[in-house]
Amino acid sequence: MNFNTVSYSIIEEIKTIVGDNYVLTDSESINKYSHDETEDLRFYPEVVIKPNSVNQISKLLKLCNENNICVTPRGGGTGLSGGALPIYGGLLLSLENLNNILDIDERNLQATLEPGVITEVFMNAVSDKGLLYPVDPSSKGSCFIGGNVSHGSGGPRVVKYGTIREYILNLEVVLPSGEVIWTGANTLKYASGYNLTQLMIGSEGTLGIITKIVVKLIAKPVTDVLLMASFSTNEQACAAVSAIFRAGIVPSALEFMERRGVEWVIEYDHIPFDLKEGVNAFLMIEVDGNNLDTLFAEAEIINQVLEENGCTEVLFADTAAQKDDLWRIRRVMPVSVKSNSVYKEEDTVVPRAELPKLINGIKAIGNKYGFSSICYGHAGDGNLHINILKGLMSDADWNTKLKEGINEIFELTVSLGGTISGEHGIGLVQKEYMRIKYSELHLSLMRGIKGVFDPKGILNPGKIF
Ligand code: 2HG
Ligand code: ZN
Repeated sequence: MNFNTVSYSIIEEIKTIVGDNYVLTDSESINKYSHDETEDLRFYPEVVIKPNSVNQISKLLKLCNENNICVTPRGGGTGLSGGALPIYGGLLLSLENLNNILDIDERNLQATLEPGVITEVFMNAVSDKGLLYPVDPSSKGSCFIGGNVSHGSGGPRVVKYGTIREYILNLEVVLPSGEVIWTGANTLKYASGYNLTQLMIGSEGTLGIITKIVVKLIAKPVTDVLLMASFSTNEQACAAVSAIFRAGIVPSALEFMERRGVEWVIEYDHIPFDLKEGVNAFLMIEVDGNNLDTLFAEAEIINQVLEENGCTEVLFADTAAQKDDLWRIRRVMPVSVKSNSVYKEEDTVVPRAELPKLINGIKAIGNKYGFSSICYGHAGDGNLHINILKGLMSDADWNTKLKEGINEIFELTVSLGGTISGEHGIGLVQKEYMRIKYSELHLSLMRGIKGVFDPKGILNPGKIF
């Protein structure tokens, strides 16, 4: 792709738009914005801009569009598919200064906020009013809501509450031309033509810059019950997942973890947990609601289903501290696993009853190509995060065989009715596998949509396709 470099005169123009203090060209800033949480990838922007208003963003995009300069938007920098990497240099547009919660409308159970609000800050703000915003990825303490929208984020509570797609009512978006639109309406229903709100969700900053977000809220459940079930095999744990739903229970979280992941996280974060011999897989199951007796009755049914599916032990978290420890095991697992080895992370998702076939297939493919993996994830959604570990694999094998292995994993995933990313997005690192899921026709329809919004292709180039 052919973009112009950011010349001295363009930088001067940008300074008149946002002010000198919000235009960074020093090496420390360029370095900081050259990576996200995707492996060890680094790409350096020519300039980092931190706009403070929609109006400034509109002027910036118009300027870049007219001068054929590429723009990479960035939220909290916690992405796992390289979506925020400025692979062609150009302008890095950080949304960090648009960080206000503009309104919490308790009458309509809605809120309006800017994209740079940290997800957990927003969750806490609505929680103080007895409300719930349930989309809480593991990175909730540092990711931005704007990045969550751009990636169609999920997290552990999707299984009961749905992904961010269920919670976004309306978006203010700046188009590459500098024009500003609202995508929908602040309503719970929308049957008024193409749904541009849903199109923007998961578009990974390739169609427009999201500058305001209207979110649906729900009443906060009063209480929950958490249990941890042990299994001798991954397959048994995965098979129990769909059985729980068939018994009529919809847990508020249903997470799968492999033993080795639990071993590493205990060591990494010094979490008290009695890891027994012979246990090789876990399901962490939470039910929430407003009546503890009802939740205990549901937990009893779950217990029965687990027993019927080969569970060897069920631990009930009795205290808040015990619940925190169990959740910490799951939430810290990605960092602890990644701190142990060079890795490659995949985000497969299949219809949930196919999980046993997926996990067995992943292990068989690993044996064939010589890599090990640690899997964990949102089993209730059929969403498995696969951390492929380099371990003792040679550099040569890692650089060649790995890709073949990943191809096979994705082919298996798609053959089981699934797709190549459930919640981390395509970004830079998964785009070469899109052809496994999509036909050329399907891809050209997507490219056509990109062309309508961004005819010059200046917004987040080199992502998704
Ligand atoms: C999670 O479920 C996140 O913890 C991150 O989606 C997963 O980094 C990962 O493997
Ligand atoms: Zn996840």
